[in-house]
Amino acid sequence: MKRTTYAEPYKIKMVEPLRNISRRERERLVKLAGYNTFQVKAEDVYIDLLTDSGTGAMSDRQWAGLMMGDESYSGSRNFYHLEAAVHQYYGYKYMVPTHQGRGAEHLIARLLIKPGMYVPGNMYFTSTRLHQELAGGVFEDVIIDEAHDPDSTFPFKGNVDLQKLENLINKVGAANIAYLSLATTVNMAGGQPISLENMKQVRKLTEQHNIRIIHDMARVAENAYMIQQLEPGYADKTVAAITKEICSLTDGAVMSGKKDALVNIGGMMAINDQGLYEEAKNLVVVYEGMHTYGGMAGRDMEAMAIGIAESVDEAHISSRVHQVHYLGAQLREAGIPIVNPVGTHGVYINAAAFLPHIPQVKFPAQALTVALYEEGGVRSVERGIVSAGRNKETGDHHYPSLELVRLAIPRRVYTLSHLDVVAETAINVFEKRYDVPGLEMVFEPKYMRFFQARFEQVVGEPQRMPG
Ligand code: PM9
Repeated sequence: MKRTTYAEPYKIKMVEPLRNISRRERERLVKLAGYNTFQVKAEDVYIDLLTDSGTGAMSDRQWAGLMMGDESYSGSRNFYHLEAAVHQYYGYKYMVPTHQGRGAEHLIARLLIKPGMYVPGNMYFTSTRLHQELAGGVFEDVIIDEAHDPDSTFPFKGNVDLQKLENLINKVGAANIAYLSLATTVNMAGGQPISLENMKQVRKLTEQHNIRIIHDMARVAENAYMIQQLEPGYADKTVAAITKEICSLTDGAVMSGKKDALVNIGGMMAINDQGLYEEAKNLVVVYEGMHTYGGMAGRDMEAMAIGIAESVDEAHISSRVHQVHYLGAQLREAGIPIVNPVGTHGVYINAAAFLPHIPQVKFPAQALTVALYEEGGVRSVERGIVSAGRNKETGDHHYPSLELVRLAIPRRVYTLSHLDVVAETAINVFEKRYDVPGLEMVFEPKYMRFFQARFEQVVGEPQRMPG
């Protein structure tokens, strides 16, 4: 008999109480926070969907692993356990731990990018592009056009457009391409997967030109799950096997352990080339710590080693993605414009369509994050013009085609009831959407402005749509 009901594949052993303050109080606090959800205190949030990064619940095994932390300065046994997990589940030859994903991005950018070199990628990611630019590189978007269209239902919107990549190679020459930065899944496109068929074609093309592929593997298991579900020929393969196959098509990786790998802090850089490993091993001691801890405590390396194994567990991964799709279905049914198909780590609301009265320069996605917080204490994040930052050359805003609000679902933290509350909150805001005012940016930090920028509400302008 086919099961029609669903339950999370875990039971809850420890609880953390939630606080739901009044709407008036939230209006006051978000104003104090400069209308930036990153600046709101976590204790003033009811349901926190700001990010799925470092916010997951560890398993009892991971907590037990913490107690096995070996905090020796050098050669901790937990490092060897983490190294073994990377070999076993991802197949990369060498790895150095880092404090989180951007530590690894810093290392790889310093190792491989010389000023003026190009770094093609399947859409930009905030910290990834910043490290490429700080090393003197120029990011070039080579993702398929469908990824920029929130309404395209193409199942693998993370795919690389081979023609775009080939055009770049012909234009600048392979020797001027530092590497291809290839993400599984693509965060800024809505958590969209790349297909193995596309990866194989990309591999063929880059091999012809001797260009390395560096894999941004923060959510590789989620991508592998979507391949299992959707790509012909993979239904009978395990998520673990697909994950390893993905990695085998690349030369190295940067990984934030705070996503798939179910830890609150940690990351790593992996590479197959021994010479580059020696260089990375040397560089990591300058910026992160000894190459056998790279900024992580022994106990955290242990939790990450265990988390990597848990990340490819079929029951875990299907439940994780199910929660995201459960929320997506509710919003879609209510007529809320969301990015389709729903991705794997969050539901992305198309803020440009949700708030058509607010032009992009008045930050509609940022304004929507404020409205969701005020309405129901739900914290989300802007993934639009604020996150995109400024063009390094012209100083003008980047104007991304996607102006989104992400409702990111932390792993193993909330139940479907919490997601019902989130859906109700979004529906309530949708019903009075023309009352939501735009914003002006009144403070803008230099790097990754979305974290610390401050805004004021635009007053005195008509907000309601005519008619
Ligand atoms: N992602 C997220 O909320 C954390 C805050 S935004 C910088 O989605 C990818 C695909 C990520 C990512 C972080 C990093 C950096 C690299 N690649 O946050 O430094 O989604 O561990 O990882 C965030 P760290």
